[in-house]
Amino acid sequence: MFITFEGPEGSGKTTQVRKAGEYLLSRNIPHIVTEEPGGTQLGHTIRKLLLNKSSLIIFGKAELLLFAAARAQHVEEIIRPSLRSGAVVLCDRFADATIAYQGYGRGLNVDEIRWINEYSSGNLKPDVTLFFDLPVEVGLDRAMGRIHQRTDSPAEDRFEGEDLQFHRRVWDGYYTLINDEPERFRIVNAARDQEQVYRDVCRHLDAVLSMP
Ligand code: T5A
Repeated sequence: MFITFEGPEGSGKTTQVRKAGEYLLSRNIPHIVTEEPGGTQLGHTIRKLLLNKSSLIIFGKAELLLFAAARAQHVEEIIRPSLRSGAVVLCDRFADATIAYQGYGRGLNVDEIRWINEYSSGNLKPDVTLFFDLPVEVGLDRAMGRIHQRTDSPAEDRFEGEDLQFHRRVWDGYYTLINDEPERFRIVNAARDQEQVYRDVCRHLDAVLSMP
């Protein structure tokens, strides 16, 4: 079972994907928790290039291909072997993020991105995607709070620095995906407190894992 966590900035995915991992552990269900961009040594190197604001100029197409390169490595090195071993894979963002951010956010061609996603993931699609929904302004405030709290590593704030219109286009992009594939998505109201959101996540996991 391949389950992805998606949503706008600061919607609580990272918090909840970790708690979801603890929940599966408590139920003795083999699983891994991973993230994009990241998950592998190459992925972490690309993550630094893409997320840390720096003087490096990255044009949209180069950004797209860097996310795709990180995904190709991640799928081959971590995700497929884990799925083959029977583990549940919980992944913080995956190919939907590329359509939402690089397609709707940056304005790159969505059909071309779909093709690149298929190529880089070897046609791997999530079985279920939890979408953490909350107003983009609230999420950005939370994300900026998290960035200011962390002083131990360089801030991952390149996307948070984009204007509000960019983030609204990303949110609209996610909703286009949800309308295209309503059977894959589960919408989680992420505007509530962490415990309420967590209970919802567990409820969805229970339902998903009891699917034939
Ligand atoms: N990206 C990614 C692309 O452009 N294309 C792609 O193909 C891919 C894969 C990833 C960035 O890359 C972009 C999208 C992203 O901009 P990231 O750091 O992983 O970078 O960014 P996010 O996934 O957006 O991570 P964030 O940390 O910003 O947001 P999360 O993970 O949604 O939220 P989280 O859990 O870190 O929480 C943020 C803050 O809110 C608090 C937390 O304690 C934390 O301080 N919080 C809550 N506060 C109140 N109520 C709740 N319910 C809360 N839940 C968490």
